[in-house]
Parts: sequence; C-alpha cells; structure tokens
Amino acid sequence: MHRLLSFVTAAALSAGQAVAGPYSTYSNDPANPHDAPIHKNSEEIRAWANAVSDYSPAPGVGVMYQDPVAGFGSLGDLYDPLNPPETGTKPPFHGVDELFNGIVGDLTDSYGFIGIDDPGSITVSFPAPIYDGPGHDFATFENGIIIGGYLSAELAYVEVSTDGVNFARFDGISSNDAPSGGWPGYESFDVTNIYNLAGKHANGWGTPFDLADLQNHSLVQSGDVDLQDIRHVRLVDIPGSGYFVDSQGHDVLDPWITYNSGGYDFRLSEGVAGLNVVPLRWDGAPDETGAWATPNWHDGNSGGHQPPSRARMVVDVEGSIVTVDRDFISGVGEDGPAGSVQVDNATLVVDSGIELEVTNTVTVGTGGLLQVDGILTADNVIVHGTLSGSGAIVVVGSVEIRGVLSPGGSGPGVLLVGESIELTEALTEVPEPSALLLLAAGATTVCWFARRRTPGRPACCGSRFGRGIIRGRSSTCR
Ligand SMILES: [Ca+2]
Ligand SMILES: [Ca+2]
Ligand SMILES: [Ca+2]
Ligand SMILES: [Ca+2]
Repeated sequence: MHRLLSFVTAAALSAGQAVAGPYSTYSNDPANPHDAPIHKNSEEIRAWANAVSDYSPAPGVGVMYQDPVAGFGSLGDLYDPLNPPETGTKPPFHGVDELFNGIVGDLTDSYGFIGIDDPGSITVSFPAPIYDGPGHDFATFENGIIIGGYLSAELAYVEVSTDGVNFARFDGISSNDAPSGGWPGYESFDVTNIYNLAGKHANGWGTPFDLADLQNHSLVQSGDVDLQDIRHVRLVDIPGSGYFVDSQGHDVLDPWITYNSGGYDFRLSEGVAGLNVVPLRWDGAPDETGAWATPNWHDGNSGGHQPPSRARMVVDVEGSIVTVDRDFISGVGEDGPAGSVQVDNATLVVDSGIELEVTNTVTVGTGGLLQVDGILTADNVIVHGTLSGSGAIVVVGSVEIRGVLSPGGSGPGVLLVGESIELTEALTEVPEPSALLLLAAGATTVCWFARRRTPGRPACCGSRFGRGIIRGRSSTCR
C-alpha cells in the first residue's frame, strides 16, 4: 500500500458492496478454513526470508521506496497506455523527477504502461529451504490499511522456485468487481473474495500459502520445482486495473493507479515468513541397508520426499534458529563435506534429552550461538561465537573456543569432554558462578583465560574458576 495519504483529496467512492466470500478477512480470523492470517509475531514462524536475489520494480518508483532490505521496496504501478500522462508533464507523486516524453513505448524512461512494461517483482530467499509440511508452509506480508471496513492493499502473484530459474505460480483468486470503499488510489476491497494472492491481509498479518496447492503444477510434475526444497519466493505486482486476471479469469482489482511507493510494498525484515522450514539440510542417497539409525528428525515431512536413511547431513544455516528436537546422526556418508555443522549468525539448539551426533566438525561463527541442553557429540568443536546451555559436549578430537562461554540453564552447565581442549585468549566471559566443567581425557589441556587473578597472569590451568573445573592429564598455560 502506498503511504502518501496527503495525496488523498478525492471524495470517497460510492461503495459497491461485494457479497462476502469464503476466505479470511483482513486480520485476526483464526477459524477461517482457507487462509487464516498469520500474525507477524506468531510462533509458527521459523525463519524469515533474509536475502533479496532480485528486485525489479516497475518504472517510476520513488528513490525512497527502492530499498527492500533496509526499508520498503515498492514494486511500482503501471499507467494505462490509452490514458497516458500529458506529454511534458509529471503526474503528482510520480516517484521520479522526469517529465513524460509522450512515448508510451519508451522502455527506458520512468513511465511504465500496462501491456508494455513488466509489472514490478521481487525474489527473496531463505536461510534454509521451505518444504511442504502440514498445512501452510509460508506467509507473505504487505502493509495494507483498513479503510471503511475494507482493506486497501496491493496485491501480487506468488511464485516459488527451487533453483531460482523455474517458478511455479499459485492459482490466486480475486472475484471483486468493484471497490467496497476508499477513494481513487486508496480503493478498499472485500478480501473475503481474495485467495492465494499476496497482500490480502492488513499490516502485521501474513497471507499463508500451502505448497501442496502446487502439486499438480507442470513444473512440479516435471521435477523442475521440488516442493520439499523451496529456496525462492517471487512476488509479482498486480496493477489492479483489471487488465491482469486471476486463475479463474476474473479481472483483478486493487488500488490503481498508485504512485511513488506504488504497487506492492516489500520489507525484508517482515516480508515473507517460512512456517515449514527444513531445519537442517540433508544431502546424499539412502544407503542400501535402508536403516535409519535414529528417529526421523524431519517429522513434518509429509510429502513424497523421504529423508534418506543414515544420510550425510550438512548443516549450514545463517540467520535462522534451528532446534534439534530429536536425535539424529550427521555425517554417516563417505564423501563430501559430510557431517559438518556450520552455524553462522544463527542459533543451533540441542534440546534437553536429545543427542546430536556430528561426525566431523561443529563450527560456530562469530555471530552464532550454540546452545546445548542435551548431548552433542562431534569430532571437533570450534566456537568463535557463543557456547551456552546446560548439557554436555563430548568431543573425540579437539575443542577450540575463541568466543563467549556462557553456561546457563538449570543443569550443571556446559560439560566439555575432549581429547584436548583449547580455550583461547579471546575467551573473555565466564559468568560467575560458572558451572563449567571441562574434562580432557587426553594428554593436554591448553587454556588461556583473559579472566585473571592477577593482571598479566593467566589463572585457570587445572584449577577452579567460579564453580567450574578444568581437568587434564597435563595442562599448559600460554
Ligand atoms: Ca505501495
Ligand atoms: Ca516507459
Ligand atoms: Ca503444506
Ligand atoms: Ca495497485
């Protein structure tokens, strides 16, 4: 929705009262069986789209509204080629300071026309794939406002892709044949007649989409779009003049024509929410034994894509929260970057009572948080970010911690058991009372603490700090 309310001078339209349809209203409508909106603070949201891979607004979007990452990226609107702006003039609130040259077919200027220029679009991607799980799988958010009991918001087609090349579009419905309220540029509509189009819910409420709706789409049938591995969502603005139609042939109407911040308004931080997000990505083929060594961690997978048994799992998450709430084994495979877990700018939680077994290395980047309330077993653990929790980490090889150690929870605190444990000088925070217990089974515990009893002298080796204990067969300070 555009936000130039000062533009609004015209009288309210005479409302054409639409007959209410079966779909949800513009906000809180939890009982609607079709498309009950998702609140932006809902716990159902597991991850937000966190990257814009393509932003192609229609011509004429104002400079202030071309920032989908930090602000709003409006998709723009298109003029009627049969009723163009007057040559040599600039319509009020046209977003770019350029006079119309009178050439409707000029594809290089800031004036776009229906049927000539492409409507604006934006493509966003997620930290981890979205999959077709139970119910709705993701939700789109616009900033529509309620005018006269109806919603003034701008609609967009919704498409999904696995490879970023092939996009499958949802069959949307919009059967309104007139506005129900509002005024030119701010027409409001009865959204109970709108379904599976982005923008039909008010600011703060997301429109839910179920990937299962696409299972008969030709690109899904051909395998070009994998509903269990959706990486991209594209929103294509619908200039609501009636030129563009829904899946049933209705002319789609929305506020038109809109300017400056015209068209669908996208904002990355609250743009597209993943509801069924693959918590951890798997690679590799099922092994011939068919045995799944641990319970299927990906319980929500109701589609035909079965998790390969004893898979090599590669966890590579950024910007999301991954909770391991059932046991699984990572890295049984033979080759590739098998069995490594990389957590960057993200949180990996191993729940209490759960064992996460990683064959190779767990690496937590500087922006990452590893919270272990259960048991984490790995060859090596490298923490440049934060290590927290009340569980245990059992390491066959080495432990290197350069970040923040923050034992927490009601348990005994983080227990590290490793062949060798290296706590580096960057480790500065050990809260007191700390219930840290470090046990090195092997020859050496090398530790270095910035927290010193005497300035200039390390004080930790084989000794106590807070309530913590460090033990090793031999210890070295450096
Ligand atoms: Ca807008
Ligand atoms: Ca043009
Ligand atoms: Ca689904
Ligand atoms: Ca519009």
